[in-house]
Amino acid sequence: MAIVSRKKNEIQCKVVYYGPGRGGKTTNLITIHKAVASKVRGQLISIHTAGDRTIFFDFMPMDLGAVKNMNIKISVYTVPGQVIYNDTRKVVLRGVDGIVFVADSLEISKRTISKACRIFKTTYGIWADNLRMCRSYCSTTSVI
Ligand SMILES: Nc1nc2c(ncn2[C@@H]2O[C@H](COP(=O)(O)OP(=O)(O)OP(=O)(O)O)[C@@H](O)[C@H]2O)c(=O)[nH]1
Ligand SMILES: [Mg+2]
Repeated sequence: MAIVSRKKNEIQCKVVYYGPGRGGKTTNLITIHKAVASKVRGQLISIHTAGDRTIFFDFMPMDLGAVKNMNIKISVYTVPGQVIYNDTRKVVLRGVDGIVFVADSLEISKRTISKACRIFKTTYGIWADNLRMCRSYCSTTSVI
């Protein structure tokens, strides 16, 4: 749920990149960080294992400036995709406003994605129907 502060004239939202391991979540965030203007992006914090797998989360704050006198701030996170980090995913997903579901289009079928969404809904108790969600398909044979 977005946090609205009338005192600070600020709206704070949380967006989480979610999906199976090695689907491209961290890569998406790194690409966005490179692409957006330096006055918009904050520092990208990434905690990796030796094999470049996310072990806790990646985080990037963004300041989109003012819309009708309200400053829009977005905190973007990725979850670790590996199955063993279920509890970490729960923590990162707390208070989320929007989800970007990232999956490798070569590894995962449409049916598997629907299943992943269902598991996501039941495991984390998030009403995905009421949540803004977009899907991003990456192909490991395409050039980044
Ligand atoms: N060719 C290609 N490689 C990609 C693409 N997206 C990600 N990769 C590669 O796929 C591997 C995994 O990408 P990550 O971004 O670390 O995946 P992740 O979803 O963050 O993985 P976890 O942190 O384990 O959940 C890396 O070696 C990336 O360079 C893509 O669109 N095309
Ligand atoms: Mg990652």
